[in-house]
Amino acid sequence: MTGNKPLVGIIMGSQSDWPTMKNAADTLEQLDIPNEARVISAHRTPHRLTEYVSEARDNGLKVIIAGAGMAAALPGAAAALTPLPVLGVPMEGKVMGGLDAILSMCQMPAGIPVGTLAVGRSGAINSAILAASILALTDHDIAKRLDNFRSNQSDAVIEKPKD
Ligand code: RP5
Repeated sequence: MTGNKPLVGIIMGSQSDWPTMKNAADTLEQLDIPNEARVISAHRTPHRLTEYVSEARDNGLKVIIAGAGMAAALPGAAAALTPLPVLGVPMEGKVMGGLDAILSMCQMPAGIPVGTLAVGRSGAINSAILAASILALTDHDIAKRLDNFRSNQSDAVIEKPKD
């Protein structure tokens, strides 16, 4: 049974990440999964990061989605502070188009995993769907909503391309 308490925490390194990370929040809303969003930078607000992530499990969060660009340390630093699953979303950057962030995020040392998704909007949307898949393992209502979401998505794909 899904209540109102946030199950997914969406954190991002900067306000500038929000237009991308809003796709994760919107997708969680579509799946009716309670979530909260915070701007937390591994480099600019390290104490905020420590406080939020260390308390995340006790506060009822089940999954953390972390979006970051450039050095993109946020998901890895978060994963170091909590046993919760951390899903990383690399931002599309101006210098290397997000290649810098995705390489940084997926190159985690053995023992501290980050589930790294695609760069940008696709990764943000998929982080929410993957969070739903994780939650669906133990929440029958979310499992049903995820099944509906996927089946509606299939129905929305036209069979023949049109001009
Ligand atoms: C990272 O640096 C943030 O996640 C963001 O993607 C990038 C640039 O941040 P701003 O300079 O736009 O605040 O930490």
